[in-house]
Amino acid sequence: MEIIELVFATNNQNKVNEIRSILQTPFHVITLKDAGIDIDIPEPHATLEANASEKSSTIHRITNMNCFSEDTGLEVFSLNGEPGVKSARYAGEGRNFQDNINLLIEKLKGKPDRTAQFRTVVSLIWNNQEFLFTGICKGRIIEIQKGSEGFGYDPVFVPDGSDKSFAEMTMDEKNKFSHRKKAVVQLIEFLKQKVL
Ligand code: ITT
Repeated sequence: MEIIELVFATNNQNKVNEIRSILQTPFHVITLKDAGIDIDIPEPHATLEANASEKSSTIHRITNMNCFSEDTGLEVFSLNGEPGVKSARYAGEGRNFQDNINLLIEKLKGKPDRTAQFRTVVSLIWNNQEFLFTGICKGRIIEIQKGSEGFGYDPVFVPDGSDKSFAEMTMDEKNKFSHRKKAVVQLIEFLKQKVL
């Protein structure tokens, strides 16, 4: 069977772990580390789509290989879609996941509507052409964080259809609901039609 190599344009190891649990043989995910690339990929734009494109095109220019990136945001409805595209730096540059969670919980105090969604946009560059795929997971933000698996906002996000937070789930359980999994399944279907 032909192996399909794809460079994954990310510096987030948690994303690499999740993506590798989804993109299995015949796909082979090459990380930036594997490829010997050590750069801070720019994310200057106002939308997940534009940032995802920026990341994949930056890495495509360097490697000239088929590659993909993803940009993910947590969109909270009563906060007008915040933290959204700013999810990684919500509490400011150099802040960590816990600071971001604390700020989110603070901003939601007293708000009855705690519905939210994770949205992932994958940008694939295949044979020099770009294709976008989107995955959404709807759920809600809980008042007190729970669990220690996963990363980012996982301890405060409970997906619809579960009463566990993402941080209380194994990776396989999270994949049953996850935004990232839904976007990557579309990428897989697309590539299967192209090459398998
Ligand atoms: P790259 O740009 O290098 O891929 P990043 O961490 O900067 O990595 P994003 O720009 O997509 O990634 O930032 C999204 C942030 O949203 C991320 O740092 C987490 O805090 C959060 N996030 C993304 N996916 C998540 C998930 O599945 N569960 C919980 N939080 C998540």
